[in-house]
Amino acid sequence: MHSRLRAALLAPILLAWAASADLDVYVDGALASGWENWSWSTTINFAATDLYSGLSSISATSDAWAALSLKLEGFFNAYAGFSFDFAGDPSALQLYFQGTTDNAQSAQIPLSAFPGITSTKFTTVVIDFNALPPSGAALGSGAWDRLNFQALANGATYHIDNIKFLTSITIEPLFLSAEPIGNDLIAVTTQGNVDLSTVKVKLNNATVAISNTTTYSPVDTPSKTITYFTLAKSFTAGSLAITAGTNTSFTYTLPAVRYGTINVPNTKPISPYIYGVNWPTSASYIQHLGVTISRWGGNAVTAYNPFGDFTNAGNDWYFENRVSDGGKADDWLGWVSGAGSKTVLTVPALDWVSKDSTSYSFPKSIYPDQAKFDPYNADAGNGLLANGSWVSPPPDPSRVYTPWNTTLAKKWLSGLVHKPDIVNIDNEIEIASNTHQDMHPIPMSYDEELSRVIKFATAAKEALPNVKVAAPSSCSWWFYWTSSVGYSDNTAHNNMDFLPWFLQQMKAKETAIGKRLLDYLDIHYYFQPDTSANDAAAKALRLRMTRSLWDPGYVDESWVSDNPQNHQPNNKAVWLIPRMQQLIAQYYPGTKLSIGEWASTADGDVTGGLVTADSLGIFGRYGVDGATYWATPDEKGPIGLAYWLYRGYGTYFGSNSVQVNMADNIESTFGLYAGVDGGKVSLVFINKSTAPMAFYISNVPTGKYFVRHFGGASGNAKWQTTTVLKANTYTVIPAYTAIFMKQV
Ligand SMILES: *[C@@H]1O[C@H](CO)[C@@H](O)[C@H](O)[C@H]1NC(C)=O
Ligand SMILES: *[C@@H]1O[C@H](CO)[C@@H](O)[C@H](O)[C@H]1NC(C)=O
Ligand SMILES: *[C@@H]1O[C@H](CO)[C@@H](O)[C@H](O)[C@H]1NC(C)=O
Ligand SMILES: *[C@@H]1O[C@H](CO)[C@@H](O)[C@H](O)[C@H]1NC(C)=O
Ligand SMILES: *[C@@H]1O[C@H](CO)[C@@H](O)[C@H](O)[C@H]1NC(C)=O
Ligand SMILES: *[C@@H]1O[C@H](CO)[C@@H](O)[C@H](O)[C@H]1NC(C)=O
Ligand SMILES: CC(=O)N[C@H]1CO[C@H](CO)[C@@H](O)[C@@H]1O
Repeated sequence: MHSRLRAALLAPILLAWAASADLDVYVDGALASGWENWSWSTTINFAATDLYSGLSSISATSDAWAALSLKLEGFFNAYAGFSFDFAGDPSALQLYFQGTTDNAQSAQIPLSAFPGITSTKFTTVVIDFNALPPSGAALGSGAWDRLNFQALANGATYHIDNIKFLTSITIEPLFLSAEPIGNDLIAVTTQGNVDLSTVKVKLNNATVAISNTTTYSPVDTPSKTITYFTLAKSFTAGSLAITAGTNTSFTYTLPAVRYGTINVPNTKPISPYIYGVNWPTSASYIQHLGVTISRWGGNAVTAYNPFGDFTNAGNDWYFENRVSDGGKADDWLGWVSGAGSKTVLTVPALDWVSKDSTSYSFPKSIYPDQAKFDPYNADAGNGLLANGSWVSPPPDPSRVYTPWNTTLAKKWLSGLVHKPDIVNIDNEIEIASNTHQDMHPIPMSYDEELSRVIKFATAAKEALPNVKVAAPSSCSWWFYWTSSVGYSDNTAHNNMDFLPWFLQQMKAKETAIGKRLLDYLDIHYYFQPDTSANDAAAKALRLRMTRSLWDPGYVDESWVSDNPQNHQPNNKAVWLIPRMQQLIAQYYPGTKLSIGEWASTADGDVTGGLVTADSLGIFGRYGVDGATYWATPDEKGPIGLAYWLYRGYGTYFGSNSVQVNMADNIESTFGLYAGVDGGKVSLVFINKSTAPMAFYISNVPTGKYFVRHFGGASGNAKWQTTTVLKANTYTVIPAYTAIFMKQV
């Protein structure tokens, strides 16, 4: 009784107790008291002396996705931040925090977010729990007791030393950036307690008075602050100098104005369903980003067994069964539609689905000579020999799967409490002999794919009379035009490329049965140019390759133009949306066009966010009927910000697209989209270049506008303000920035 009473008295005191000293995790030789080694698939020396400060350091070598993982007996919630000395390749590793009792998990913090790290010497890294890189969001609530340095896909070898939690973080007062935006705003970002009265602005050497200042802290990243200074005079071409504090200055050359016009009466409706994602994380995610449609899709849903909620990721993860990532499909449809999003559900259309949550197709005990095994399960192999061939004989599908057919699909769909708006007939099954080699080793032919779409579309429409069907969800440009069998398959079908043949057959089917089975031609689109270097040239390429979505004059900067493999006109250009609309008009009029998967190629980079903002503008202007990003963009990262720009928190880009004409052909470095609804004009400007640009766009109504922006010198956050656009003025779009303006 005595001890229980003491515990009851102590607990609330402990919770309220602010940390009074830094908490060591590791200094020299061994973990500090209270810390346990919870690492996996990692070779660790806690007393390394090849590179150290003090007496020794930790050296660690992790397999792919393995981690140096340390757990405290207690919680580190009371601390302000975390610091450590690190030497290693920062691109090989990420850090995250966990709560083992409440399953809390922080965002992943890539070590590449910290400048200056090398493998030859230690660099001290400090993390502020109020502003985790890269987004600047707070650590948030959780019963935090574990930290993980996790290797990425190539594994990692590194040294780490002097690991500790900090009682306080000193934030040095600094002016971080100041840049021109709109007609007359200077956006200034700061950290710490700076004196804003020191900000002075000179335009062409003459001091300009400041008529108003507004300070704003963004939702999600409240530790970031922006102050908008309204100038007493509008911008004009020339030199702009902003000085702040004792010694900080920012200078810009404001360029000559460029001309354009919007033609408000000339509008076309924008499909509301272009603002979709695969796998939103929560109802609030849907509402914050204004997600209009959500897809249950990807490789792992091909084996989804709705009568047990198991799945198998196939070749994406060692052909292992697991519990379905999205939970029970019916529940998912319920919460997603409850949050205001339309739903797309994938219906498996191969012959098998997972039988449990634990089996796997290629056990080491049966196939000892495989090239790779799961770092989390040493018995589960990837099915490949070291020379890249599949092991033989192929596995018995019943080791992990149970039979699947249209009767079971109908039973499932008709029993759903929450009905999907659209069903996909499976996902990228033209490549099943790779992605699901364990259940479908034979290359998928034109005829087999068509017959599966017809069978399962028929079943879906019998079970759900109002559902729309989207198919064939081909993975990429190559498979729009041929099958896994190869060109002999084209030859066997009157030399027709796959998608036109597929449309023609689906139309013939409608003619035969008197009923449309295919409502959406669904494709997945992944930009083909290689931008993986992510250097200045790759970023510029990434930003201009959005032209492949619409521009017949844009020769694709990839293998697509080096080696045109299809029989389509103008086949060095992708010219995606008009090309597909033309094929539909020719082979199966009335079919809609959806893009069930697409991605920017750089989810963590501002250029990925600008590609996303540009693509959403293009989908609207060119009449795409539906699109869902692959997958789950981070709400606080650049891709999430692009959705927020158009749709965040109930303020929407216009539902009708307004014609825009620019005086110059500058699509590679600039996008302007205009929309209107309820008489209110909305604009999205995207400066894809690395310097500011300026516009006079005629017919843009003057008056008060709500403004949002991300990128540029201000960086990535949900920045917003209001401004007044004046007649005939010069509007500045900072470098690498997307701006949304809507009349209020
Ligand atoms: C820490 O855990 C890893 C992974 O289980 C193991 O390989 C290593 O030997 C452990 N190190 C120590 C010092 O206990
Ligand atoms: C501004 O001052 C600089 C240096 O004093 C001078 O070179 C420049 O011509 C001036 N610019 C204008 C627009 O007056
Ligand atoms: C201001 O800049 C000058 C020149 O770069 C430097 O010598 C001086 O120390 C700086 N002063 C402050 C207060 O940072
Ligand atoms: C790989 O090795 C297996 C077994 O020795 C053999 O059957 C197969 O042909 C080889 N594949 C290649 C591409 O050499
Ligand atoms: C599907 O499988 C079930 C169970 O084996 C069987 O009863 C049913 O007839 C099959 N349906 C079709 C269309 O083959
Ligand atoms: C200053 O700007 C804010 C935000 O645009 C606005 O609400 C406020 O009325 C302005 N104040 C003045 C004095 O113009
Ligand atoms: C498309 C476009 O006009 N981009 C411009 C962005 O701003 C810089 C600096 O003025 C120009 O060089 C780019 O051409």
